[in-house]
Amino acid sequence: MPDFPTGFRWGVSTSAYQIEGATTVDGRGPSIWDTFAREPGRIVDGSTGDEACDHYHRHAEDTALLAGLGVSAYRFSIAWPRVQPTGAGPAHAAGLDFYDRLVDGLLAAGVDPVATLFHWDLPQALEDAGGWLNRDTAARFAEYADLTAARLGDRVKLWITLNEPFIHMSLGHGIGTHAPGRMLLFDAFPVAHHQLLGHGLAVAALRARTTSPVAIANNYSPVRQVGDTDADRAAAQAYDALHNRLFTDPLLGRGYPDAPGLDPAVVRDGDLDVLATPIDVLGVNYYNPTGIRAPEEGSPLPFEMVPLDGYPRTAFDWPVAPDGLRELLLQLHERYGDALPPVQVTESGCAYDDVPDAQGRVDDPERIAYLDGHLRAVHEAITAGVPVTGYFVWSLLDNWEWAEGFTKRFGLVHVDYPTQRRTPKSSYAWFRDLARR
Ligand code: IFM
Repeated sequence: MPDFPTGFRWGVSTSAYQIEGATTVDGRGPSIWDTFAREPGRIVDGSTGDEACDHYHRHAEDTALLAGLGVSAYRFSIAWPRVQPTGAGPAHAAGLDFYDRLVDGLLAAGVDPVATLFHWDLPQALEDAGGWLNRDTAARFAEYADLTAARLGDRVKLWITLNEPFIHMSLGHGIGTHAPGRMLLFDAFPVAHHQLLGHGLAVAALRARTTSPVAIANNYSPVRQVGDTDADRAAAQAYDALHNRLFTDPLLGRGYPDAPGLDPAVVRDGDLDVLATPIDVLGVNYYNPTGIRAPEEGSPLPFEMVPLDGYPRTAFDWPVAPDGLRELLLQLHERYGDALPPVQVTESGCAYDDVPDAQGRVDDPERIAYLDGHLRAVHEAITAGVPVTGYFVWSLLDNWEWAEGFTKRFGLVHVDYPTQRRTPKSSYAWFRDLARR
């Protein structure tokens, strides 16, 4: 592996609902994922995040794993329903106490805390009032950001407002495979706009409380056009606008692109200025490129997704395409030029069916190859002039993978869910050696 610039941030990521468990402990309120996971048929194995990795009670053990890994940063998310159990009102001290302990433990271990404020676990009470379809949720989000930063703003080293607002809009509100399970297709656009509005308002709230940098973590997927007709080109452009530009153009001062479903009536005077509130870092989550061609006649979508041939595949059946990460980083640089802030890859990783051997060891050479390829792609982008300043592996631990329940393992550390025993995989040792170097 070639050398990375001095100061490059090596990290790992997790999120609250996927690892914490303890969903009814210390006054935490219900979230939309508690509700959704209980609806029959929503989660492939019928599980919930009620216990997950029990990180809420085992955070000291998990912090020791981070220290052993030698990473300089740990990206976790804060559960909004712990801080405001009903999504409104004063901060719930017991909820914030948990993150206080976590942050202090990380700092004592020499690991920078990187906190995401919203990783999809909206308080159920806000959903009952319309959720992100309701403009008021943006204001509630800024209030929550303020309360959280009032307590942790002196110690968190990087704040991330939203995680993957595109996925929360499309899977949660477009096709309903994630919470809250709405199937609005392109009528889900208000969810995009209100999340971005909440982001802009939260950036201002955070700046009033902390001098630490502020970011958003967007999910990107470079489009591979399949077919060469004008209709294929139009389909590829439509998908690119929706997935790669809708949540970035307005943040970087370009306003909204011409994307399917965009409804200008939702955007009020002055909103675009709020959306363009400057950020310090752009978080980039990357997993794979997407094959797109023109849709069949009569399709409700202006594009059709097609599997990409010629790549190895993960247990999720996602193509392993490190070249897509290099392409994406170069494209962001080319597209936004000087308006692009420093980039950190805030998620990159893969699921495999990792099983302990007779000695209890977990060997995961595919994950090592995956990370090696993706880090080389990042290095090539840096060499080509893209300002990439960090890379976070998804994920520290095997965890509860949303609609896939416990069936997909993304961790550098294997978790045996019945016993909660943690076993570092061979990728943990590989990444440790790299991060230490
Ligand atoms: O587990 C998720 C994470 O919560 C958001 N980004 C993608 C990961 C893998 O699907």
